[in-house]
Amino acid sequence: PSALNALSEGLVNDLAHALDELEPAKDIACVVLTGSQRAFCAGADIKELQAHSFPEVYTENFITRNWERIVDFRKPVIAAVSGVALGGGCELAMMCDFIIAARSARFAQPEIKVGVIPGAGGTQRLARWIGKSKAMEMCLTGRMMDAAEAERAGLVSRVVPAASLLDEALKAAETIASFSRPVVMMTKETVNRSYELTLAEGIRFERRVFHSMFALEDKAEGMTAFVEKRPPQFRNR
Ligand code: CO8
Repeated sequence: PSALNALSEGLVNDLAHALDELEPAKDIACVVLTGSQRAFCAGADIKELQAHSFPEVYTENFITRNWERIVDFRKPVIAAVSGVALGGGCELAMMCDFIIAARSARFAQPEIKVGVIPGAGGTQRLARWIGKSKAMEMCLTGRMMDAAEAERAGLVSRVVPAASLLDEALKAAETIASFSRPVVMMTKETVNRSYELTLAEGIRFERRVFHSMFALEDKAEGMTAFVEKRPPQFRNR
């Protein structure tokens, strides 16, 4: 916290281990990742990076070795961003499934100011999230985007008052947790395929997953409950 959640090796390892524990936990349906009011995360720990050399980062597989655990995490992860999300902090938020931002949120890829490119997914994910022109401008100038611009650009799903950020994120998480667990996980997996596949292949993947839902008890329960005008009782099977 004293370094604004800068991504030290220890922090990234801890995050990966926390996800390892949350993934199989039966009582966890959804995760909210947040920082402090002042900072979601100020990016890579520059004090650690300063000493690294090319042979070290290459041979030790820096970033790749622990960073993308969150991408393989199969339950939804909501980023609740207040204050700065810079460099690796913005890249971390973009690896979550969606971002809810406080009005105080500020996003940037300022790596160019310290002599590197965004190297933890920023050049690729930012361009996909907000389009080439804005992504290129942000990566080339390092300028900060405020919450309103981030919402207009589609980087964040919505902006809320800073005081209610965590409540709003937890409310969204509770809503997700009230639905059928396998359906939630398949929804996440299917939307994520849209970033990897052609439209025709993505639709094909979606259709197969949709068909498979007709084997779920929760599909029968959800539709029967609607017809009987009562709330559904999902059993996650
Ligand atoms: N690394 C290390 N320490 C940091 C970082 C950082 N990224 N950011 C802030 N701190 C420390 C400061 O050194 C300071 O410590 P101290 O009190 O000991 O001097 C403390 O946090 C508070 O910071 P400031 O005094 O600077 O607070 P301000 O309110 O004046 O400024 C800012 C806040 C704007 C966030 C400013 O600190 C800043 O610009 N930080 C650097 C932001 C940055 O350039 N981030 C990009 C880094 S490069 C990157 O992320 C590459 C991605 C690789 C991902 C790696 C994954 C493992």
